[in-house]
Amino acid sequence: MTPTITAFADSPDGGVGLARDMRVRWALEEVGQPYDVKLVSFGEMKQPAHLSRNPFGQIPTFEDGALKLFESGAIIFHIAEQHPGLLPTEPQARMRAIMWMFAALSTLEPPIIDLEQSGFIDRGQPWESDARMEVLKDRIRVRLQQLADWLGDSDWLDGDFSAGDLMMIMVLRRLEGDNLVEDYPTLVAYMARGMARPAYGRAYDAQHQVYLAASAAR
Ligand code: GTB
Repeated sequence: MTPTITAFADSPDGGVGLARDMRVRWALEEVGQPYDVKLVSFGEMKQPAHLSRNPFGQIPTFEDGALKLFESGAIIFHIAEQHPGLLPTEPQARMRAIMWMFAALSTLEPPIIDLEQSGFIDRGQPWESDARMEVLKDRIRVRLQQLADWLGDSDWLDGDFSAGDLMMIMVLRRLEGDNLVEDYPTLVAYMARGMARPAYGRAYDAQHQVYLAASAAR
């Protein structure tokens, strides 16, 4: 059966693949699993049909037969469990790759989201200030340095490319435009390696086509 994922009908990211369907598309492309995409508007995301897929009214979701999943981490973990290519078969290496998925989502992504929130949503609010932005950036710099130190001369986080790298690179991409990753050449090269993968290119093009179609219809 062909799984169906959900994505923004008109992504606010301008078609650059920053919405979280991109990471799911990339995982599906890596393992060679074709997929359908159901596009949802912001309004539809809060309606019962979508809330039955994700009670938080967000994308992405994943449906395959009777299985309905939300949370990009759970979806990619499932894809990686179902198909070879994203997790090592050796049990300890497999667990370490899963650990890196968690690290991306629970150690790297939260401070990055805090910065995003401050930069866009909270800008101009009384609790926001340049000083707070700098504190948030410094928190991220600590993590970026630690990640760069871990990577060293390695191509990937632990052996071969894995779902851990996929998730980490997508999380790091969220810093585009913030001039933070650029101070860590190791991470710039790491991201470029991931984004040069053909599967990444196919996923990027697919989500970009959605954006182009939505722009044309506007
Ligand atoms: N923890 C969940 C997961 O990993 O799947 C988070 C899902 C999530 O945040 N989904 C966002 C969403 O549905 C889209 S990706 N938001 C709508 C809502 O909550 O009502 C986050 C996102 C949105 C936009 C940009 N952008 O414009 O650059 C980037 C990322």
